[in-house]
Amino acid sequence: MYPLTRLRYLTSGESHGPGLYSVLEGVPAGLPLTEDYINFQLARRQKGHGRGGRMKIEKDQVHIKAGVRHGATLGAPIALEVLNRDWKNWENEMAVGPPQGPLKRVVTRPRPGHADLVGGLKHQFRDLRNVLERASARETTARVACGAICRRLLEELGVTIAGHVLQVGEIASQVTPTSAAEIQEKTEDLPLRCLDAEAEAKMVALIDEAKKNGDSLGGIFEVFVDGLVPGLGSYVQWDRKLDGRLAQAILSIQAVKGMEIGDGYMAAQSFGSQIHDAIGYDAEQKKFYRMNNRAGGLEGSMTNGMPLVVRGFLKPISTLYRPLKSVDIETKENFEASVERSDTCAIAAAAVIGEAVVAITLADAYLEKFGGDSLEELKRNLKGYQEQIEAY
Ligand code: EPS
Repeated sequence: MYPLTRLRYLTSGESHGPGLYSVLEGVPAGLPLTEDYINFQLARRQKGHGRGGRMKIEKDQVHIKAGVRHGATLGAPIALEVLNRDWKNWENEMAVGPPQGPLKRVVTRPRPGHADLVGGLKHQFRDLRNVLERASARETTARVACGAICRRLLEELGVTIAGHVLQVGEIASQVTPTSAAEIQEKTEDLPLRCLDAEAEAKMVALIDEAKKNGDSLGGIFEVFVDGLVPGLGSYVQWDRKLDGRLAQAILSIQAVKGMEIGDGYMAAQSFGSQIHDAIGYDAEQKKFYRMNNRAGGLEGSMTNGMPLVVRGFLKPISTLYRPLKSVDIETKENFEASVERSDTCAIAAAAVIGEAVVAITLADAYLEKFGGDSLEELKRNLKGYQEQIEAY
């Protein structure tokens, strides 16, 4: 069951193969959905200062191959395809059948920080391209496509999701968002999706300096979600806890090495009186609220009705144009690691990918609690619960 309970999805495809493919199962029937809606999210993933040359080649577009008819979901598995424009340059390197002629892109010098060496040891590959093609962050194209459908479902339930960039290297934003809508309005066309203009300018300069030095950078992204009902997730069993399910989702993004819910790291060094959110009640709205949101919208592994705030900590891209030392797996001699075309910093993309995986996890949590084989049935069940909460 862990980490998804009602939704299931698989992705498939190599970075330089024909395309990225995915199947998303469990979406109720009757959800209005178009390819354009998904394409808008795919385009957002390609943006960001520090993205590499591949983003100049690709213009990611989804083709819905099953599960949607006349603009609405059927309640059946939804099959998605995003073709790789770069494939035409790799047809021999990545041919399904035997290569027609010598291969030019064999990898025997693993890049420190990527899956190259361990993947080769694990699968007994002599050409580590067999690893990097699937380990590549190109796979997140398929996850964003599936996430877009879940985002669409959440919109119908009054939920708004927005990601933004909190830090690049040591440069941190000093601006805290008040809503997902504010993030959407203010950051969509920015180079690094950062609410703090002064910090963003320094981030851009730092990325340019890293690129000049053949180096790379990571950073911290934050996903902010408004409109969630209290009670999603559960405190009764480890694999139903929403904290853990969100952690799996965020930490499964390529290059993410850490995750935080609300001010989790701050909490570890604080007194309880400094960190727990006092409770209030709005009689007019008939709604409990918290005086602060240091818990990031989760208490007891369940949503508490406050905005959900989760952060992902992205390590610097593994490919360095000034590579680190490595060892050739054939000669066992010390060499500099191989260099693959790459980004300098993909933090802006990570914020969009973070939105997608959070959307998948939250859509699953709604379906877990409210069920519904059709969107209307799901909405009806949610409304009944909302009335229950108001009458509490
Ligand atoms: C990426 C596609 C890849 C990389 C990058 C992100 O394309 P290519 O390998 O052809 O350049 O640019 O992936 C990585 C940096 C990595 O280390 O996995 C994408 O579509 O996001």
